Amino acid sequence: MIKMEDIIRDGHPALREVAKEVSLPPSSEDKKILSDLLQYVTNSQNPEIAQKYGLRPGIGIAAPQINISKRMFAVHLEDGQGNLHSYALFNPKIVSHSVEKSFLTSGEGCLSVDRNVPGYVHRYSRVTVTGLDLEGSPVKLRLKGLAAIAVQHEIDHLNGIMFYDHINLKDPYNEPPGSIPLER
Ligand code: K1U
Ligand code: NI
Repeated sequence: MIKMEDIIRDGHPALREVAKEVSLPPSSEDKKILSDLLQYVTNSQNPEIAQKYGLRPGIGIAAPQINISKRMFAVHLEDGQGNLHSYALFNPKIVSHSVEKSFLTSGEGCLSVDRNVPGYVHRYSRVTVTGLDLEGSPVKLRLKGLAAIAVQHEIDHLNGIMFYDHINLKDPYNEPPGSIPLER
């Protein structure tokens, strides 16, 4: 079971690496890592389990955050319409995206960053993502809203990018024309 002490923090060089593709078909070892990532996000959103094990709640987590530089992540969240988005993907890839951008009005956080970083992160409003699920079967997801934002945050981790890299330091609350505010 993944705990907070397994999660590496800002400044660790592994968070800045470009993660390697997972060899296919996924090995049982890689499947175990990916299912542990999904278990972390589900457990962390269960108040009793989170309190018992001291887990910080998260809606996503990527393998580099546990110092495994491989392309896999899990996301588990309910969107503004009450739809559950629970995904665990090997070798995810954004194959298309909207021109339109969106941002969370509350900003973003990160399990690997122990401080609040103020500012907006402008991301594509809609993305189409391909990858392989835990069984190694191909999946194609068309996402918008919070699910699209969370998946982009996690894919950034696979490319060594942190959410605050996207924040305009001189004007953190800059709203480019046409970027849509999203309330969580
Ligand atoms: O990848 C991570 O570090 C997890 C991070 C993902 C994320 C945050 C914000 C926008 C997109 C992606 C988090 O989950 S931080 C915690 C968080 O946002 C949250 C936790 C529980 C309920 C609601 C939100
Ligand atoms: Ni993060």
